[in-house]
Amino acid sequence: MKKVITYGTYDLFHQGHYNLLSRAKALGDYLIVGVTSDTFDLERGKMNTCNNVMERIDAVRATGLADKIVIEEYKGQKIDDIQKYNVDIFAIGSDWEGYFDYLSEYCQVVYLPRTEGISSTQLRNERPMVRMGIIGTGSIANRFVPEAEFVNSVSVVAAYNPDKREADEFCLRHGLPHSAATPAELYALVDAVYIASPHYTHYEYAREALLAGKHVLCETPFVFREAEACELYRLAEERGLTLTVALKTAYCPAFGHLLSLLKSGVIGEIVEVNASTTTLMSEDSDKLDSRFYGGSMNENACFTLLPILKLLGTDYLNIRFYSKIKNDVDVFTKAIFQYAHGVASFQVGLGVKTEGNLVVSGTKGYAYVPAPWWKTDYFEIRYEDQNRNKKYFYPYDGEGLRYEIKDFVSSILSKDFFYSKVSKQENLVMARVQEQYMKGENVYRI
Ligand code: C2G
Repeated sequence: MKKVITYGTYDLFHQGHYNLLSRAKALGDYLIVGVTSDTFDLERGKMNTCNNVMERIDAVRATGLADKIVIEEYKGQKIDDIQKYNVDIFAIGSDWEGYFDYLSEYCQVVYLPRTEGISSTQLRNERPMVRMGIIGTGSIANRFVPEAEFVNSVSVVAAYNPDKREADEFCLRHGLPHSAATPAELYALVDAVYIASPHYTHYEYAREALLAGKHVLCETPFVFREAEACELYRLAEERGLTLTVALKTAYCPAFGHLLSLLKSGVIGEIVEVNASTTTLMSEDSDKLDSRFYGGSMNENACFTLLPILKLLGTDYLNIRFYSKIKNDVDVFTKAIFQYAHGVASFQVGLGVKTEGNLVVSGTKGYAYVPAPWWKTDYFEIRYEDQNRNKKYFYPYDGEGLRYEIKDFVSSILSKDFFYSKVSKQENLVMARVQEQYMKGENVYRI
């Protein structure tokens, strides 16, 4: 039996893919098709796929041409598969001519003619575009626009700032066609808005945008009252709109891998989570101004809460806060969460500096994520026997913003299937924690 293997993403499955598979099949008696995993595509810079790996596998299976389907998860897997399955021929489209010659050490390499005039990229570009407007033209908004250019089904077309001059400069700088004079003018021009204004304005803008029928991507911290968060989700659900909180850490590939590894039990039962995020600010910074909801909790707790809620859940028994207060804001806060079967803590500071790492402690070992853990591409799983320690590295481009933008736009365009990286319940609980703190419940001054 002559075995043939080929690999691909097979996004938006089309005639070119079908022709390739049938030509590969004709080379032998048994065809193995490797379909790239979503993570592998992200890592190789192919981040605009519209179909997830299960949909792409189903499309290949539906052709009836594959005798076996495997998932391609990592660079170098082709060699492993060729040896594991005792493959005679590796086949792939002529657009890869020469690139896989190194595989001839293991099997015959055949480049098959590519079907001209069709490609997944072309089909993706024919799909509907999401027109986006930005509210707030500060530092994160300036990073957002270039990152959005990596996402092929979104186009940033407008911006708004109460200071029109700032909006004009922003639009000029980024080549955006519309500088809106009012939020209503912005809403009329777009399908979705990215709220990157000061956090005390988030609730009003998000509410207004949802009432105007716009999808909302809101920067963190989302809102500071649970009732406000509930109302925003209600407005979105009633209108079939997407409401996503832009917590970019949740979209970093390494963070996603860390969560799935820990949830799979690699360190046993998780007993403790501790996270620190501190960024020293000058005393006159708005972020330390009580008039603008300044303070360490308001600024950084949304990051440190994420691993705690993701790994120990949202049903903690109680929280105690210990804060160092200066000019009516907390320049440092340590929070301790008691769970039924675990404990968690975080440290946040704008006026106190500490090591910004994340440590997750378990009954078989622990996870160590070095500073700055909240935008990490690296972590370690460590055991008593250090020979068993494992290091993981998941490089990613940009600030992680493009991944959050892609998820937001995917949830708008493909209503049927979408899993938000930060759940509604997690966002409600984050607002509840912020609210509890602001009310001074269980807050002890140090
Ligand atoms: N293909 C083709 N004609 C087209 C488009 C694609 O023959 N018009 C072929 C490609 O050459 C490839 C297969 O169909 O052999 C799958 O194409 P993609 O889904 O674009 O996969 P690709 O990114 O080429 O990944 O490890 C993955 C492999 O490197 C191929």
